Amino acid sequence: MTDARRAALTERLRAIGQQHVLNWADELDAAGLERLLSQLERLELERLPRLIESVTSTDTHAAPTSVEPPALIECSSDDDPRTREARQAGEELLSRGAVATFLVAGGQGTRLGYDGPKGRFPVGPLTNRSLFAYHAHRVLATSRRYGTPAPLYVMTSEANHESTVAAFDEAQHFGLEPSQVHFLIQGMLPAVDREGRMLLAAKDSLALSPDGHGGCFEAMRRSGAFDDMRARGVEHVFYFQVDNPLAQVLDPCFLGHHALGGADMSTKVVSKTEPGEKVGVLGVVDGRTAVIEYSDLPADLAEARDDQGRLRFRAGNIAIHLLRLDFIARLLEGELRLPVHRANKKVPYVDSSGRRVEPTEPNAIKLEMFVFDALPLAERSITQEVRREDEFAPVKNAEGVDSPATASEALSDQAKRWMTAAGLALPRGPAEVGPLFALDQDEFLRNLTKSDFGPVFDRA
Ligand code: UD2
Repeated sequence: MTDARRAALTERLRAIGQQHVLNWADELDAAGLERLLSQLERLELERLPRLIESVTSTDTHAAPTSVEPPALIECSSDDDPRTREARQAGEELLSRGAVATFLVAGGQGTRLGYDGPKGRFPVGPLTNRSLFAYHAHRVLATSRRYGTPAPLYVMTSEANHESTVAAFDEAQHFGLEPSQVHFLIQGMLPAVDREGRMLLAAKDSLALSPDGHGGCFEAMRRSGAFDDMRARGVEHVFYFQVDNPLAQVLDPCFLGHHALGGADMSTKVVSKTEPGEKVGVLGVVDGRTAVIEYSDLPADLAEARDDQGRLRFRAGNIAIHLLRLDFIARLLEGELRLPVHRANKKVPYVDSSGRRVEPTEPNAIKLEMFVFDALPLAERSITQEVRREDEFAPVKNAEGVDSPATASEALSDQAKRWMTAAGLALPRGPAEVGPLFALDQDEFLRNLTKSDFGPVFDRA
């Protein structure tokens, strides 16, 4: 059996010029050989030459010829007829069960220095509610509000899959029906040397790393999640990142603008705080909406102001998207393709004499795909500007900016704004509103009873 598998892989590897990764196979014990063969079987080997070629050929990164700021839609109060119409359209989709949530949580959380899936990290100002709990409770609260369970798909990676599933199990899926929650593992891609040859981390294993959040589409196909969405009648997918406890999951207004605008893929943005803030910005590049990495935005454009003194390119990407399922289908059918990005990294490897080398300089290219590269492939796209204090407080670093402390503070500040609107006295310390108590200020005011006075407002 193993011989047949090995022979089949040798053939496939030879066809793509990568048979060297089996050079040490004869030396391996049964477990080592099994590890290597199954790693290789999980890769889509036939797809690799195209990916590798695109990152090892000379830098094809062409500067855009024309860049304009995107038109920004705002969601104001329901006094505005456009907002009201959008909200109603979004609510209608939610009531019909036509929207799925898709949480990307495959990252390693290296910058946070936390040993476990980032979603487990406690950020609730007083309850220590975790990032996963915030997201799951928003899905649950929205499902209750519209009387239809919205499915939650959680993308993990090989490194954190089991601990992520365990976190949901231990918390009884945070109140969601187990059948509402699906886990899918993102794919891995091999690191290659400058000649495009796959590197071995050891004689029995490839140097692999997760394929980036852009790997979500392939993961949807491979895991059956895409077919499951189709079978459930899902028309749009709400995509968001695990690190932002303020993400307004399934926001009906955003949904409505996206659907009424006939968009394939839409994005929420916040105003950049200053020209040098390190977030990608949305721009219309050669007629198509795209995310421009901060390192690619020329300084004169980063600093340019409009006639009201605001940054012209201020639309900072907060990585909240809506995608039409038919658009995802076109990506999966290969009609549309995501590009691959290269990152030059130091990757320990086994050299041709079988010695393990710890490089001191970048020696390898890691391949990665980004979800926002799907944006320019969309025929139509909506960009909605939201208030940072209401919707964006990411946990990226252990301390300082974008840390658990700043996220907790933002959650507490939001709770206090709602308390102020209700005429409640503010506590000296933090306050907290659980998503099951209220998803927004209007709901907070509606749900408040005489016995609720803080500082924690929560429901089961
Ligand atoms: C991302 C965006 C940035 C901005 C910011 C908002 C990129 C390259 N940049 O920055 O423009 O929008 O977010 O917060 O994305 N993930 C996976 N699998 C992977 C890699 C990442 O699931 O292989 C998930 C990860 O768990 C997290 C999210 O994607 O939820 C973002 O990953 P990141 O922390 O690497 O992104 P960051 O902070 O560089």
